[in-house]
Amino acid sequence: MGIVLKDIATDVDRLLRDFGVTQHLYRRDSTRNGAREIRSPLTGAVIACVADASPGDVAEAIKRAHDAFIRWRVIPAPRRGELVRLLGEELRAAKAALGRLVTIEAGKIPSEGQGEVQEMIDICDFAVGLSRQLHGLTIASERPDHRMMEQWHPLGPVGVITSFNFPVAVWSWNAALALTCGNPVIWKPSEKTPLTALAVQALFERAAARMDGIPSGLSSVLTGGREIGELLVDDPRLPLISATGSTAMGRAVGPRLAQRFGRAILELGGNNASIVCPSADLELAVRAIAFAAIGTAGQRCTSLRRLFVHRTVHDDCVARLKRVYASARIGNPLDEPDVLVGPLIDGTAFQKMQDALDEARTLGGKVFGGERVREKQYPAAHYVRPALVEMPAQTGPVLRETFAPILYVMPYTEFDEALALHNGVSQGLSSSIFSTDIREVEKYLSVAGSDCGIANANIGPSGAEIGGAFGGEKDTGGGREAGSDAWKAYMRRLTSTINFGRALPLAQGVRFDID
Ligand code: UN1
Repeated sequence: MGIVLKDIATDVDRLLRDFGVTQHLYRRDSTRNGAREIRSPLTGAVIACVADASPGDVAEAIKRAHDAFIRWRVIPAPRRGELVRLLGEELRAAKAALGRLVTIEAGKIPSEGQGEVQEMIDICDFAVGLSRQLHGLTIASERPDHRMMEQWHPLGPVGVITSFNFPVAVWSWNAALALTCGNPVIWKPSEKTPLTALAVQALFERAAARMDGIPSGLSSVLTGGREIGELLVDDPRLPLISATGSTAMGRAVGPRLAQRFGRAILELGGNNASIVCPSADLELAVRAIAFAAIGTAGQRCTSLRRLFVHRTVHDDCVARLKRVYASARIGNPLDEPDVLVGPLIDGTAFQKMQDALDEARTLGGKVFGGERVREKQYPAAHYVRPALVEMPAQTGPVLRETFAPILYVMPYTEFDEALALHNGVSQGLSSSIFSTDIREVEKYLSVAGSDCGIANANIGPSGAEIGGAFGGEKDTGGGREAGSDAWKAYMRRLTSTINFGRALPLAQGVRFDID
């Protein structure tokens, strides 16, 4: 086992060197000068040490970003898009290596690690097209010989705070749009996953070196904990902060930003539900539910956590799911290629999962699975069998987001009753319905249906494509990232009225004759 642990650290070292991450940014095994130990959740072993940025580093990065903004904002948007195109090329070339680093640092199975890099490539492609489509409106003026129009101008440097569970894709949603829109980006990755961030920054620098006229300071990474995030949140030179994390984090960030009239894109907790209706294609539903509930070991913000199943199909559906839960392969995906469920991120996540299951039991929940596995092989890692919990009611832990593979299943009789429970939590990120009844599906997607930012039919709530706007309502924070017109949050809107006549008619028929 000692050999395996050593091998991962060596592998990480090799990967980082290949990316061009310079040695002063990380150490293999030194915690001198307060460097943080970075562990792979696959084994629990230390894979590198990374020093936190200092307040001076933060001030320097913000100043450089501000200077870069002055130069970058006047470069034509399609030219800015060219840089993002080159970044997409670097990501394509590095897909296997970066995907592997995501697997090592965040514990994702290889297909999901690579999928995360693909998501980065996709948003780069989207942003390249967008760079020729940053369009405003012309608006009919009430005054003769007048024209009204809207332009979208670059906003300023954007602070991006990301979470461990999508250590690179969420940065790319923000960075690809922000850079195209004319804004530098300062990134505070999760303190659990700084290595992938350093690798992505190195890829960005490679792309930037391939173009003339790229200002330095356009993209930077500040490693560290909450204090670094707070310095970004409080700095008025960053007009927009995009933060992904828990609702508790959002409650701290939101008011601080509001205090200085900073803009926020908040992607906070989800507590995503699906409804399985009598007409559902159960075979398809079970596959979709399995991916959404146990994929990424339940550590997506879009993971499925609550399932409402109609009484007529409840037992069949639960029996099928239990078969999947009992047989899903759990383990280190680097050792075994057919693993579907990797580890939890750390021991704290494991403890929170056990606490939620204990509480569910006291409320009458019947827990299937949830136990620790592979602890002999990997005593310092936290592998668990995903848990399926038959709950008598939506109470206690069902109302919370526990970042672990727990699926609470509840039977229902009336569709409207299920819908009310579905919407009866504080979070509102993603959701889905399994039904072949058009009335149910359309109602679910209607104004009186799911109250989330994302509502799907006959697929699970996770695994969104980048073409749509991503984000949620209520305690999820209301932010939108990625596709559709999410780019508008990264720009400032300028409304202009132009008089091309010789008279000066005033709006609203106001008269103001000075002689
Ligand atoms: C997240 O979990 O923070 O929709 C993002 C999905 C992914 C993104 C998840 N495309 O599941």
